Parts: sequence; C-alpha cells; structure tokens
Amino acid sequence: MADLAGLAQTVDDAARQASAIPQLTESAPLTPEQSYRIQALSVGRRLARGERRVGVKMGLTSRAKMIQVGVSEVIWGRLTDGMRIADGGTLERTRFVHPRIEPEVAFLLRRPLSGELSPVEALAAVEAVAPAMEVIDSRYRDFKFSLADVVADNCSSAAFVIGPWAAPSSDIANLGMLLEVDGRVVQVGSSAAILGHPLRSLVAAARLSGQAGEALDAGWIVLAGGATAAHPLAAGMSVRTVMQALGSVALRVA
Ligand code: OOG
Ligand code: MG
Repeated sequence: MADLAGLAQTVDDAARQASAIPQLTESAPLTPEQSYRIQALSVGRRLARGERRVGVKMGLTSRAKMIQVGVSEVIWGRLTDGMRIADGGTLERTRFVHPRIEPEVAFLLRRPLSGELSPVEALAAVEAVAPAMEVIDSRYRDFKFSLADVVADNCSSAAFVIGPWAAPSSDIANLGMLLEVDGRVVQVGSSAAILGHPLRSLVAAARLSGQAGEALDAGWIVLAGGATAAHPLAAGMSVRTVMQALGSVALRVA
C-alpha cells in the first residue's frame, strides 16, 4: 500500500523548497485514483497553512500542450489564492524550479457547477471571462513526468495571473492570442485550440471535479488550459499575453 500522505508531503516540500525531485512512479506505480488522492492531500497541506481554495485548472486541453509534455489526457488541478499574482505583478524566479508560462482563458463562476452539462448550461453559470496566464513548474527533474506523476504534482500548477474580466456574452470560440516576452512574440495561438472551444474545458472541469465529489463553486476561477506550448521563464523577463477582443494580461519575473 503506497504511503499517499508521505508522497503528498514529498511533492509539497519540493514545491515549497523549489527543489526538483525524481518522478514518484520511479519508486512505485500509482493508479490515477492514487495520484489524484496525492494531489488532494498535497493541496490540503497548503490549505492547512492558511491558503484558500479559489478554483480549478484544466491541463492538456490543447494538442500543443499534449505534444510538449508527451501526455495526452485531459487533467485537472486545484488552485489556491497563494498562487495568484496581480495583473502586472511580479514573480520571484527563485521560488520556482524551472518555471514556464502559457496563455490561458479564465472563467469566473457565478453559481456552482457539477456533473454532465452541455456547453450552453456551463455558460449560464459564467459570470465573466478573461485573458490569463498560468505559470507551470513541474517539481520533477527535467520537467519530465508520466500522467500519474503530473497529476500527483497538482498538474504542475505554480502561479496564475488574470487580466480584465469581460461579460460572458463575449464570443470566445476562436480568439487569436499572442504570448510576448520583452515585446517579442514567442507563441501564437487561438482559443479554438482548447478542445475546439474553451467552454468544453469548463464542461470537463464540472464533470471531473464533480466525479471527485467537489462541485465547482460560485466565485471560483477555472483556467481552461494552455492554448499554446509553454515558454521558459528567466529573471528579468516581462511577459504579456494579448488576446483578441479580451485585452491583455502581464507579469514580470524578478
Ligand atoms: C502540465 C500542466 C498542463 C495546461 O494548461 O495544459 C497545463 C504541464 O504542462 O506541466 O497546465
Ligand atoms: Mg496550464
């Protein structure tokens, strides 16, 4: 019987100390259920330290992301307020192992969501949408992992930044986006890359989180998943995502 609490402490300590660890599955195989349990326990350690749960992140919802990390299954992780950076704010490079950044679409929920829904039903629970970026930082050496490892590591989530909120009536089906570093474009994409439509990612979030017994809550944020491959971060960089119709979101790396 795997020591799930011990493994949760291992990934949580690695994140806190910004030190890379070997993949958990190098020591013993993990089932998907066990890896999601480790994730829940490690985020539970954050909550016990005073962080507050603020939502869900979806992962590997675009082909670009699946190809970059070599895992092709939609995954989900848990967001806390401790991961949030203000728009235009600063990220301390030294707090992370090997951070990367990716453009995302964020949803803000006005009411709880859970179970099997149509995109139209999911949209009815959306208060607002925004351009966003996620900083991912696998705690595993060389940013390499299996499906079970990345899930246990809260799907590499490290930080996120949300731009200006817009009415959910905005058409988000196919929004062009640019990821810029110091004013230079490093990734180009479209929101259509996210499962064909970012609302499908919200539908998947409601289903998967519901299956885990955690309905998406009113006031929560759902990150729909990177629309392009992620870009490595280094100290001194200014990073911005510009999204058609929704505007831009930025951060600096100190
Ligand atoms: C896994 C997390 C994937 C996304 O947006 O697809 C993710 C990783 O790339 O390390 O956050
Ligand atoms: Mg992401």
